[in-house]
Formats: sequence, structure tokens, C-alpha cells
Amino acid sequence: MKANSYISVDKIRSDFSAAMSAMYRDEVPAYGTLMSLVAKVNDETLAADPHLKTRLEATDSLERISEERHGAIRLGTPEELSMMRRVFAVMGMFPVGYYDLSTAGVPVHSTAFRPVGAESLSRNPFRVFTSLLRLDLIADEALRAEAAAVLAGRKIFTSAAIALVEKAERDGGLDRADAARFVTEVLETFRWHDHAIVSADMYKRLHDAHRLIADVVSFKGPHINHLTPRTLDIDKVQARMPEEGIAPKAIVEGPPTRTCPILLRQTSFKALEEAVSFIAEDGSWQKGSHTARFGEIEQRGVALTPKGRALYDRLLTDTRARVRPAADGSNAAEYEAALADVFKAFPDTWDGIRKAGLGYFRYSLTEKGKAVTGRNADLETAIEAGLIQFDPIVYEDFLPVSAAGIFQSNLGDDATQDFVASPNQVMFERDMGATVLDEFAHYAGIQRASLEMCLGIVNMAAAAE
Ligand code: OOG
Ligand code: NI
Repeated sequence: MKANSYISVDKIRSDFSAAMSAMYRDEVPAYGTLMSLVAKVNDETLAADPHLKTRLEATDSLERISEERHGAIRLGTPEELSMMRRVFAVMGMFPVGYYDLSTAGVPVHSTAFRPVGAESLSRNPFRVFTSLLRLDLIADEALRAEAAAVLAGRKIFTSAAIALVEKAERDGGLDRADAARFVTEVLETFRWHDHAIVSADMYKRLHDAHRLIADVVSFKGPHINHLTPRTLDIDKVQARMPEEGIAPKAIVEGPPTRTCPILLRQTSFKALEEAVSFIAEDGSWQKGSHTARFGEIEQRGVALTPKGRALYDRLLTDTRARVRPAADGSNAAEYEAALADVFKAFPDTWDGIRKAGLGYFRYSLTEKGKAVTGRNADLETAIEAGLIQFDPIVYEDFLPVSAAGIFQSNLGDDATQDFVASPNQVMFERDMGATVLDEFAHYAGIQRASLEMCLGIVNMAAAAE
């Protein structure tokens, strides 16, 4: 078969993301409600801010926003993670970043599978925060062995899905019919199963060790546990969630409300209590319940340079040293006030962020700049003369402290446990069968490429800084 009859990986990813969204809307109706609210607020925000709309249009980002979402899954074994990597690769999604959640009392470590090129991201930025359970952090050896045995016996991928991954790898792509089958087959892995693969007794023991372990080990597959639309105004959605019958968690994770959004702000609503059945020894089913799936929204801001990120981390640590957000939300207002106060130290104009070297930007020629191509000027002079403009590059990744907050609000307050901080990126990468990409290198690359496009106007020696 000729390569040009293959479906693009971006199209497969878009189709998969749409199929997953439809499935989740069916399974968790509150997700549908949240999607409509986000769409409404995004429309209102764009109507009130024509400049934002123009810039999003100009940078090919407007269309992606209504389609934009991330999901999260939790896997049980290295084999599952390595196969999942191959599945995502067929959709043009690659592991970016390493997140150690053990420090936050959650026995997993994670990466985000996502598209990486500017073009793929503008087509569809669908990403999946993917965690691998760390049984090595569970103290009870007998339970650890039992959990490992259950995980070893389950198959989370259909044979057809595996066959299609192998075919895509062998042939370098999938044709239309195979791509459609691939989407349907892979969706099965993410589906909710209300019949557990363990007994009620074992579920309880797993749950007592850590709720997250029960969630990963007890079921047939790694059900998608949330799907998160992107909003342009998270404060507004948070404020309006109760009107729609949804109760958000007490605080928005991440940076405070700002004129120029940085990184990522997220909030979620609590996991639903769902009816499940456990398998009894005589093969009959015993009724019970499990909380796993929740809803989340996010607002994305500019990607920060290592210098910007270090400043963000320091300010967040300072804030949390002043006020530690309580899980019950009792000091939410105090925390928000402290956050806003401490973050005054972070410049809040695009040019201020750019000049201080804190954020990544995409440069382009203005109409005026296009007309005078050939002139030599350094970058700052060209910007001042209105020849070159810049737009923030969107942060496409996640934040470990925020992720821990999201995990915890859904695991319940009693779930906080201390593990010895033990990041192990080497083990994670070995289990996955690939190394993770460095997010900073990726943003720097986009910025550099945009500067090169302006070549001829700017003095590249100055611009390449
Ligand atoms: C993943 C939580 C992390 C985020 O948006 O930071 C996450 C999980 O609960 O499995 O999705
Ligand atoms: Ni999330």
C-alpha cells in the first residue's frame, strides 16, 4: 500500500478524542453539562475580548479550543505502559515530561502523552496524563504480591487493537478502514466496567492500603477517570458550576487569576459514587460502590522558560508555606489572597514576561514588517518599530503540585499518606520502553523556529538568545 493512502496521525487522534468525549458524555452526564458551560463561557470571553479572538485566529489556535481536552488513566504494569505508548504513537502522541507523585502521597509516577509539533498541536492537542502504579511503594508485601498477580492476569487491550498497532508499526500507518477500527478497538481500553475483577474482600484490602491501588487493580481496564475541556476563563466557570448543579473543589490549582495567564490553572468536581459488583467465590456478584470518575476544567497560559518555571515554583512554595490549603476548603479565601499577594512578584504584562526571559513566545511579522523585508534590525528594535509581533506559546503540559491536588481531592481527605520521595525516571522510562521528551526543549524549538521565520528583518544573532 502506498504511504499517501494512510490516514494522518492527527486525524486518528482527533477522531479518537471525539469518540472518547462522546463515550464519556454518555457515561458521566455531568461532563456534558460542564462542556456546555465551558462553551458558553468561552463564547462570552471571546465576545468581550476581540483582541484575544484576533490573536487566537491569527495563531491558528481558535479552532482547537472548543475541541481541546485532556484525559487521565492509571495503569498497573510496565507491559501495559509500554503497549499504551505504542497505541498513542499511532495517534501521534508521545511521552513528554516525568511527574513523580510519590512526594504528594500518591503511589504513581506519570507522563503526558501528547502531540509535539506546532502543526499537530494546532490540529488537535488531545493529551492523556498517564500514570503507572508503583506497587514498590506499598509496604504490605503479601498484598503487593496479590495485586501483582491480579494485574498480571488481566488484558486491557483487545487483540484487534494490538494487531492494528503492530500493523501500523510495520507499514508506517493505517488506511481509512483500519484507522476507524483502531479508534473503536482502542476505545474499549478506556471504557468503564462496573463488574470488578476482584472480590469485595480484596477490594477492601486494596482500598485500605490506598484508594488509588483499589482503583487500578480492581477493574478490567484503566477506565478514563476524567476528561477536561479547556476554558478561557476558569474563574467564571468555577463560579457558575453550582448553578449547573456541579460542586467544584474549593480552590483552583496553579497560579492565581492574572491579566496574562501563565502555565495552567485547574479545578475539578468530586468523583461520583458509582455502583459496582464484586465477584464472590461462588461466581455470583455482590453489590458495592466505587468512586473513580470526576470532572475537571482547565485554563492554559503561556509556557514558561526554566527561569520562569523556577520563579513560579518558588512563589507557589512561598504561598503554601504561608497558607496550606485545607482539603475541606475552610481556608480557601485566605489561600487565594496569599497566592495573589505572593505572585505580585511575577510580571503581568506579555512584554514584561518576555523581556524578563520568563516565558516562551511565537514571533511573527506584522503587515508592516512583511512590507519591509530585507531590512536589518535587532529583535527589540523591530518590535518597537511595529515590524515584529509576538504571541504567547501555550503551555501544553501539566504541573505536579496541581496534579497531586487533583488526585487528592478525588481520593478523599483520609487518603493522604506519606511515602518517601522516590522519583525514579529511569525505571519509568525502562518500563515504558522509551525516554520522555523534555518539554522546555520543545517550547524553545517553537520559539526559535518562529524567529527564524522572521529572518531578514531581524538580526538573528541578537534574536537567537
Ligand atoms: C490524574 C491527575 C492529574 C491533571 O490534570 O493534573 C491530572 C489522575 O487523577 O489520574 O489529570
Ligand atoms: Ni486532569
